[in-house]
Amino acid sequence: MGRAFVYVILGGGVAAGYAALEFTKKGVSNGELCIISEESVAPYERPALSKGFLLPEAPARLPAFHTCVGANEERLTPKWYKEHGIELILGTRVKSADIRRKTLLTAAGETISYKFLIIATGARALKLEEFGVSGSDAENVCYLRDLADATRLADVMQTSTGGNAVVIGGGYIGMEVAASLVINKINVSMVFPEPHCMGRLFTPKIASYYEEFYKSKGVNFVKGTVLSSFVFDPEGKVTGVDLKDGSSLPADLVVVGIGIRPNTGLFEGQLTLEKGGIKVNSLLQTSNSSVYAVGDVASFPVKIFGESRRLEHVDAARKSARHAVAAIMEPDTTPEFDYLPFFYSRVFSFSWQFYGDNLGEVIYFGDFSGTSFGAYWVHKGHLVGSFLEGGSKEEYEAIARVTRLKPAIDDLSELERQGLGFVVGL
Ligand code: FAD
Ligand code: NAD
Ligand code: ISD
Repeated sequence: MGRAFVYVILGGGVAAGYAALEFTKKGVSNGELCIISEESVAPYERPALSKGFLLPEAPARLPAFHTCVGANEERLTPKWYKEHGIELILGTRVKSADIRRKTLLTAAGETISYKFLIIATGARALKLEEFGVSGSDAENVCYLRDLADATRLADVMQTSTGGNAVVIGGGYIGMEVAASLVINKINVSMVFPEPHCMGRLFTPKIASYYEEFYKSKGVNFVKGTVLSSFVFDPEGKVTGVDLKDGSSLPADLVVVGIGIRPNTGLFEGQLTLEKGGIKVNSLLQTSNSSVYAVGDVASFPVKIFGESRRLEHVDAARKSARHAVAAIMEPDTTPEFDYLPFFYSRVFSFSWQFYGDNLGEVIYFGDFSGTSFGAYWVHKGHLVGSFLEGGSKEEYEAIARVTRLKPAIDDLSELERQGLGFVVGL
């Protein structure tokens, strides 16, 4: 048994939703496009899962955060897909792909063929077992990648009010979930191996600003060590964690955010891989001309850096998805994808944005004892990255605009003196 489509999007996450909207803008016909997703719901804005979804009062719930509300565009409900003749094949895992025959085989045994395939399979959360620690399947050990994870985490949080949570990992998930746990009146310890939080992006000075605030909210930072094992009660519930430094922490709830791996497995040996993802060119096309890859799973040329990167952020997923659709539907007029990396987070009442690359010397500006400050990264005489906490819409737009220009910086002390004024003035 089987079905045939002109366009197939494999994966039903952020990139899939934005690709679907773009297909309709470019004029896809009824029945030409399908989305196949292991998840049982239509594409949604994944970032909501560690923020609004975990609020104690009026938490965000579907259908409120289906794509593409995160970019202030239409909210694509299941009804929208139906009305636009797009087949949503949900709750369906693709278990193998045959690039030569242009077919996908689902776990239910259906063969789906395509003329063009967009791979938007995203990533999976790394498990503690991959680091030699067992216990991930205990009822109060939570990961956070999809709606099912978030629903379980919200349930466990509800029963843990006033109790103790241990957050394993000091990256994006660790920081955002720790803030949500505090807001839910749960005591938090954060455990991670680095000397400071958000090691991939923050400098020690930026990290210290946020860590001090978290500490003022009662968060206990346990740095430079990792989990060695869980302590279980007779029912198999985790009651504590033992750390490699010999200390122990009590736990009613454990949240694990120790990074991701892109879902490339179906295509290994069939498409060229790079930097842990699927290698694409500047039109998001893989080593097979009928197959495109977008979002977390794609390693694409970032023109401004002159090298390929795999970015794990929602803005890249949205924009790469739209661009791939344009390249498929309007091949003669679609330019190269010219993307400026953009990362952001919102925790408590903080809100920061980062554009570009965190490479080279760091020049700080603003008031680190107040509510607005930032930093520039200067590499080989050019401004290559900008970070801003507590900026206005216009200020964020200014750091994005100027970072894209990669202006020459002759005098670092003058850049420091001008601070935010440097970008606002350009
Ligand atoms: P995903 O959104 O992960 O979608 C992949 C889809 O493919 C899923 O539906 C999955 O089930 C499906 N799939 C995979 N394999 C198969 C298969 N074999 N068969 C069928 N379906 C399959 N980024 C930011 O920039 N800002 C944020 O604030 C932010 N917050 C986040 C909060 C959380 C909790 C998480 C987990 C991520 C967050 N991110 C954030 C990252 C951002 O969500 C991702 O970069 C983005 O979702 C990537 O989109 P994607 O479509 O590539 O992958
Ligand atoms: P991450 O890469 O941001 O952070 C991983 C953290 O786990 C790091 O602190 C790392 O040192 C730590 N770690 C690694 N191995 C460990 C171990 N064995 N024991 C303890 N700690 C360990 O990944 P994440 O926080 O898991 O986030 C997952 C994905 O979700 C990423 O792609 C991220 O970009 C995305 N995300 C993004 C946002 C955002 O952009 N605002 C928010 C949430 C999630
Ligand atoms: O995907 C990412 C991410 O989360 C970062 O912090 O890329 C960056 C780099 O690690 C820093 O430029």
